[in-house]
Amino acid sequence: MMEEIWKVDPQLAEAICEEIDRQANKLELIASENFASLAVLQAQGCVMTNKYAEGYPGKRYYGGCQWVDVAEDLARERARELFGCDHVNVQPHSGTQANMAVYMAVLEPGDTILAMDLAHGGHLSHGASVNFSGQLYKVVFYGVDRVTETIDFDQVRDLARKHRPRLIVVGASAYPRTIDFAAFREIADEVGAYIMADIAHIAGLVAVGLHPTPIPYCEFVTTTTHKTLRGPRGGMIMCRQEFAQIIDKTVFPGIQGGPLMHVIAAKAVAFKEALSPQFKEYQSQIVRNAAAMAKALQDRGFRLVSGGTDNHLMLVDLRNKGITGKEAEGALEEAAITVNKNMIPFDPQKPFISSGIRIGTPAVTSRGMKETEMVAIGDMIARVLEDPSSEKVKEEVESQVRALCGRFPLYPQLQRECTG
Ligand code: DSN
Repeated sequence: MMEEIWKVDPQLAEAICEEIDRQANKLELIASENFASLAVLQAQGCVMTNKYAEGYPGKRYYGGCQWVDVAEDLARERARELFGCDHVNVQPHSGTQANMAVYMAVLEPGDTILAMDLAHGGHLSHGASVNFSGQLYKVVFYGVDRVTETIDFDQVRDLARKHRPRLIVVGASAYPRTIDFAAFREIADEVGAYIMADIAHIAGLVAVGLHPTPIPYCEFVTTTTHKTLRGPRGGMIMCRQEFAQIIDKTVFPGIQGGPLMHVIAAKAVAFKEALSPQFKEYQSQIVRNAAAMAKALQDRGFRLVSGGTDNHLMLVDLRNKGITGKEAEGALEEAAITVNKNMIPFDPQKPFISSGIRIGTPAVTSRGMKETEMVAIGDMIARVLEDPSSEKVKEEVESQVRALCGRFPLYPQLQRECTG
């Protein structure tokens, strides 16, 4: 796979090989990242990238689409089976594009959206002022309760009654607890709102029944395909049959041109993998690993937002350790552990500093790590964060990380292509 790149563009080849090495030899704990299988990577690197296929299978604006039609049909059928939805559109280039398509399909500029505050775990595309969603629509935010740090449904109901949103957005990028879609449906029905559930983070858990499905409760469900779902980088929309046409029309020609057929091919592969019994076991291990890591950190005196986790991630409030999220991210990076700084609810710090870090277990679980390794990683994190300026500690932890990564090899075939 790398041979030609080395010949044509050695500078880029070197960067790719360094990235393979980084992924293989550091601990990847960013909750939204994962390691796609070689089959997914191969499909994503295939000749379908060459094909224009504006339109949908059987109704394209270009000739020669018979084989990319097979890929898109496989992706659509498998996604429908995986999530039990009426209709699916696999063309969105990203999660934000998927969300944009839903907004454009059912809202007029100036309409009201009720969504979770980014600072409480929401997402940029759920109405943040710096994003198109916050600029085109009137956005009202709900958040979590100050004491329980779980979604404050009294606030959601009050805001819905007061502002009568046309759309309620449910979903988060930093929320460690189970989301009660049925409770949102009750509120939406009371005020006549649609619901869009953005399950980007928890899609893998939803697919195997480890998190309740939003499908029966929401008109629209969007997701990315590369987080817990472990597919290629991209987006997808599921909706009820009555919205199938408007969603398809809004994605193309509304907001996108030619679909990325190589990525759609890789989505088909990922959905096939997700339909296998091993995927269910993999998702269960992600959740068990998160629980083990959470306990290990709590045993070392770290406070977790909401007191723990039900899913694949946790948010660590670092205030009692006297270190900011930014400092923690930097210190852990020096010890070969990759996390991201993250706002905690009611954070006194600015977003670029923040008081917390977000930790997720999908990627390390893809390498085969289990609870024992999570406890060890929890201890490594604690050692670094309790003494962030100690070079000795960071060096020791880095060599522990290397040894651990060596026991759970990642993409050995790709590494071989780099070392010749
Ligand atoms: N940026 C992603 C995350 O880290 O959660 C969401 O799009």
